[in-house]
This record gives sequence, structure tokens and C-alpha cells, in this order.
Amino acid sequence: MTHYKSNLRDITFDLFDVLGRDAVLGTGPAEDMDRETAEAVLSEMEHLCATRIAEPYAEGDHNPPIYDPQTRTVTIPESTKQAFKQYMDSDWWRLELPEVLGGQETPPSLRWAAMEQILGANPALYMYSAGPKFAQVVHENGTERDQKIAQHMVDRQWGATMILTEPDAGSDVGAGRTRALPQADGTWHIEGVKRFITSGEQDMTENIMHLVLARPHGVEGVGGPGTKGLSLFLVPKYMFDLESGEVFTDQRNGVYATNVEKKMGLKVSATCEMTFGDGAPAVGWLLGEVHDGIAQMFQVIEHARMMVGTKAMATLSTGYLNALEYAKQRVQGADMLTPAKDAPRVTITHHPDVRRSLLTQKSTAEALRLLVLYTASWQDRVWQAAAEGRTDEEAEGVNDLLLPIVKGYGSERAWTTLGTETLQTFGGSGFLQDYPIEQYVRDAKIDTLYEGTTAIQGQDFFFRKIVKDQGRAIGVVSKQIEEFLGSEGPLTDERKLLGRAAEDAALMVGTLTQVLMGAQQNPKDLYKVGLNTSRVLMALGDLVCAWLLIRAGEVAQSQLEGATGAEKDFLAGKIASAQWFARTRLPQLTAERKMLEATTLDAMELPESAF
Ligand code: ST9
Ligand code: FAD
Repeated sequence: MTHYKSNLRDITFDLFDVLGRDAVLGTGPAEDMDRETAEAVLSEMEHLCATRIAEPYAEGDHNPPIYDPQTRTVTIPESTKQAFKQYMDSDWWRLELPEVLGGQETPPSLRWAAMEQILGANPALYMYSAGPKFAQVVHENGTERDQKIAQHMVDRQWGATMILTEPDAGSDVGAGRTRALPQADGTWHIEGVKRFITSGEQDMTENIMHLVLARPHGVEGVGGPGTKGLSLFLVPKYMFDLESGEVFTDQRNGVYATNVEKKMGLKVSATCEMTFGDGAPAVGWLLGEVHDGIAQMFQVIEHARMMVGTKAMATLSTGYLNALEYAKQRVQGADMLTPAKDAPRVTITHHPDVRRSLLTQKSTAEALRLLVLYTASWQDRVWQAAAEGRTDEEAEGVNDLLLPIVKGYGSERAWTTLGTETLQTFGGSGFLQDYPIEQYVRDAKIDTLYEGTTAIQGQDFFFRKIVKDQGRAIGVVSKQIEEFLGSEGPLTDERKLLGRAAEDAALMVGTLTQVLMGAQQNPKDLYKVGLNTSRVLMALGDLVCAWLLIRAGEVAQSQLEGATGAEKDFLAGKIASAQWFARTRLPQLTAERKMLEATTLDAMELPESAF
């Protein structure tokens, strides 16, 4: 038994019964894959993740990677190394790759359903194993040279990193000062210090390809201020033969880990300070030979933001299932209805407040899974279109709209639920290392921080995904919700709550858009928008999640007749999740709307010294 508890029944119910993902199987790019194969993939992945992948989870936390400042190397704990090897040997990572790079064409919805399991079992392993996936961005944006590099990254299973952050450039990536100096042979020398780099150094792969944002120096017309002046460079740890990929271990490139951070959680993931060009040149190639770094890097970031939201959901899901198991065994107190001092003691699942907490955990985990898979089903359309040589702008737009909800809303809801409800179910035992929850809480906190903090997700959501998009994508999702509300369904009370909440959400977006327009006359009103972007992100996250859960609850209702045993319980649980989430979350949108409408500039006018 490992810490990881998967929820395969819920995954397949969402994929096939609610979101109809059978439709993308056995046809187009997935013509070789039918539902049976897809279910077999998920079940194999579940087995691997619940055993070998999950086994070293706590060990990696207790004995994190060791940094040697003399050699500037990082030693990963042996048990993590073995699990990493097992995962790479399993070839499941090929599900995420296109055929041209040796992958197995798989619809994104099925990919994320599979990856949920490694992200719940041992998320750092997913990050260490992402080198081949990074190769896809190198391949898609690259010259012939870069495409050869991409193939080596896959064939030789190199590690890879995304390198943006600097001490003075975190959320504000455009403040980065790392320089790139052009060389006569067409390469570039990178100079500077980056920090907080995931997987920056490790001893599990023969090479690491760093994808680095740096500012070209001394070249006419490029390298200006801000994000648009950044270019993306491929900087290997070791130099290698371009044709064969053979690594020259005696030709160490001048990029070194100069520190490894000591962290609150996710400790087995080495978070490195990386120094470029101190002593020896750090040689790199300009990706695609075009100066379009921030747009290229955002192709990685979009995937990584989806990954973070999936990790957050997966952790809450396994956390809830652990808490449920504990609650079913822990005997404490008597039933409220039998107050006699000698009344029989009951398991804590008999207490209303524990039930409140368990339903909050269950419905939130299930809502976030639906959110991830619903978003991935828009990615299915993007993927299908690409296979046919088309672009599907509507699907791209809706995916873009949903990403900050998956990442920002998802990580906030998952972490607060884990910390305030899941751990609490264990009482004092939750605070101990005897159960995985305290590690889950520490490991999941990072999800609200990296890949853009929640504040950044809120701004991205409102300014870029709603206003800059001129409401197109949000219009598509709103229309789907309206159509649902216009149809008949058995969860009538929840549908009413959804209708009211949809009005509140529309008013919130409308009011904020008006305030934004008004800011052209009263510039300070822009602060009122800034005071509310996180609120709108969270409110719309609740709305979309409630809608998806009610849809799922109604599907469950339609399957209930004739169901027996565990299947009947599962379906009843789905209906209960929908009802609980709708009844406890949706009424809060009215209060959120009122708070948004009542926003003043007081917070901005308060002198800093008064805080
Ligand atoms: C990090 C890593 O935290 C943590 C975990 C690592 C795990 C790694 C392994 C797993 C991942 C595996 C991935 C594999 C690869 C997958 C490939 C799949 C094929 N969407 O608004 P503007 C662009 S890393 C798209 O003016 P500012 C766009 O080009 C550190 N593009 O921004 C735009 O131009 P235009 C993470 C976007 O004011 C341009 O940027 N750090 C988007 O200059 C400028 O836009 C962060 O995330 C978007 N949503 O800069 C930083 N937004 O408008 C957070 C912008 O012409 N900070 N672009 O299209 C931000 O995001 C800031 O808002 C900012 C602001 C930097 C963008
Ligand atoms: P800051 O930007 O200083 O933010 C501090 C606070 O101010 C936050 O609450 C933030 O929301 C708020 N804030 C900042 N600016 C604004 C604004 N304009 N409006 C409203 N609020 C704002 N980076 C990489 O490049 N590659 C990696 O692999 C990587 N991995 C990481 C792994 C870990 C474990 C950690 C901790 C970080 C990692 N990062 C990585 C960096 C990560 O992406 C940044 O920490 C994150 O983007 C936030 O930047 P910051 O820490 O400098 O915080």
C-alpha cells in the first residue's frame, strides 16, 4: 500500500459518460485507439503510479536531493532515481508526444487523465520526466538543427528546464537582465543568474537541455526592454554531436547550479539557482533563429499551467480518499441523537460536521477533475484540427480562457481545501508524518505560486482572456451554460442556483468591464479592476465547476435506475457532489458580486505606513 489513492472510476465517468470523449477515439489522429485501449492505458498507469511511482514519495521528502558546492552537482535520492527509471522505461510519457517525435498520438483529454495519476502519486517525477515533452516545443519552433536536437532530447531521454525567473524578475519576467551575446560561429554566449529553476541539475539523465530566456545584446533591432525583448536559447549542460546526439562528457558547458533551495515542500524536486557564463562561456543556440522568446516560452508555460492545475486536483483527490478511509475507521464520540454518556461510540463519519467537510472535499476534488478534463476536451479539438492541417480558433480561445481557471482557481481551491478540511479530518494525526496529508499540504502550496501566482492568473483571465479577446471565448462558454439552463433536467433546485449564479457572474464581468472603460476618464479606477480580478477568477471558477458537476449529477441520475452495489453508491455520490457544491458555493456569488460593486479606492488611498 502506498500513499496514493487514485479515482479511476471517477476519471472514466467524466471522460466517457459526461464529456463523451469516446467521440475522439477510433477516428482521426486517434484511429488506432478505441475505448477499451484507452481504459487499459488508464488502468496500467494507475497500477504503475500507485506502486513504483508512489513508493519513494515520502523518502524523497525526508531525504531531499543533496547539493555539492565543490562540484556544483546534485545527487537525487536513490529510490527516486529508480522510480524515475521505471517511469521512463515504461514509455507512458510517449502518450504526450506526437508521432513525429516517436510518440503515441493520444487525445489530450486521455493524456491528462493518465497524467493526473503520476501528478498525484509523485509530481516531481513528472517534472523530471518532461524533457521529451519540452522537445516538442523545440521541434515545433525550430530550424532543421533544432529539430535534430529535439529528436536527441526524446531518443536519449534528456532532462529539460524552463528558465525565466531571476532574483529581480519573478512575476515581472520582462525585468530579466540575463544577456545573450552573439558569436561569430552563430552561437550565443549567455551571461547572468537565474533562480528557482525546477530540475536545473540532477544526476538521472545523461544531459539537460535548458530553455533559457535572455536578452540579446549588441544586435540592431532586438533585445529591447520588457518581455518582447527576450529571446529563447537552447543551452545544454554538456555539448554533444549534433548528428548522433552523442554527449561529450569532457565538454561541460558553462551553465552550473550554484545553489539548491531548501523548501517547505516538493523537496525531491531540485529547485536550483543557475549561473551562466561564470568562468566558462555558456553556449546556446537561438531557438528557430527568430527573436520571439516570450511567445515561444508561453507554449511551454501553457502546458505547465495545465500541469499545475492537474497536480493540485490530483493531490486533493488522493488527500480526500485518504481522509475518507481514516474517517471510516476513526471512532470518536457518540451520534448527536444519542447524547447519553454511555451511548455507543461511532466512527467520525456519523458526525454532521465531518460529513460537511467530507462532502466539501469530495465535491471540490470531483469539480476540479471535471474542470481539467473539460478544458482538455477543448484541447482535443485543437489537436484534431492540427492533425488535419487546420487551426480551430474557437477551441484555442476557450482553452486559453480556461487555463487560468484550471491553474489559478484550481490550485487555490485545492490547497485551501487540503489545508482546512482534509488535514482537519485526521484531527491531531493529520499534523504528523504518519499520514501523507501534512506532506500533501506542503507539496501543494507551490501550486498557487509557480507558473504565475494567483494574482497573475486573475489578471491574465480578465485583461487578456476576456477583455483582449473581446469576450469571444467567454461568450462560447456562457452560451453552453445558457443552453444547459434552457434544457430540462432532474436537478431542478441546483439548476435554479446555477441560473442565479450565472447572472451574478455576468454582472461581475460586465461591471468590471465598465469600470475599465471608465478608467480612460478616471485612470485611478483601474485600481478598482485590480482589486477584483482574483475575485472574478474565483467566482467564474465556481460557476463553471458547478455547471460541470450538475451535468455530471444529472448523467448519474439517468444511470441510477437498475444500478446496484458499488455502482449505485458511486452514482448517488455523484449526485450528492453536485447538490453540495451548488448549494454551498453558488449562493456566495451574489455576495461576491455585491462586494465587487461596492469596491472603493480606500485600500489604495491608505498610506503604506497605516498597514
Ligand atoms: C515556473 C516553472 O514557474 C514551475 C514548474 C516547472 C515544471 C517544469 C516541467 C513541467 C512542464 C512541462 C512542459 C513541457 C512543454 C510542453 C509543450 C507542449 C507543446 N498565453 O501581457 P503582456 C505572451 S516557470 C500566451 O504584455 P508583460 C504573449 O506572447 C516561471 N501568451 O506581458 C504576449 O504578447 P502578445 C513562470 C502569453 O506585461 C507577451 O507574452 N513564470 C500569455 O510583458 C507579452 O504579454 C510565470 O509564469 C498567455 N496567457 O509580462 C510568470 N500572457 O500580447 C508570470 C502573455 O503580443 N507572469 N503572453 O500576444 C506573467 O505571466 C506576466 O503576466 C507576464 C507579464 C510576464 C506575461
Ligand atoms: P513576486 O513576483 O515577487 O511576487 C510576490 C507577490 O506579489 C505575489 O503574491 C504576487 O502575486 C504579487 N505580485 C507581483 N506582481 C504583481 C502584480 N503586477 N500585480 C499583483 N500582484 C503582484 N521559475 C522558472 O523560471 N523556472 C522554474 O522551473 C521555476 N520553478 C520554480 C519552483 C519553485 C519551487 C519555486 C518556488 C519557484 C519556481 N519558479 C520557476 C519561479 C516562479 O515562477 C516564481 O516564484 C513566480 O513566478 C513568482 O515570482 P516571485 O517569486 O519573484 O514573486
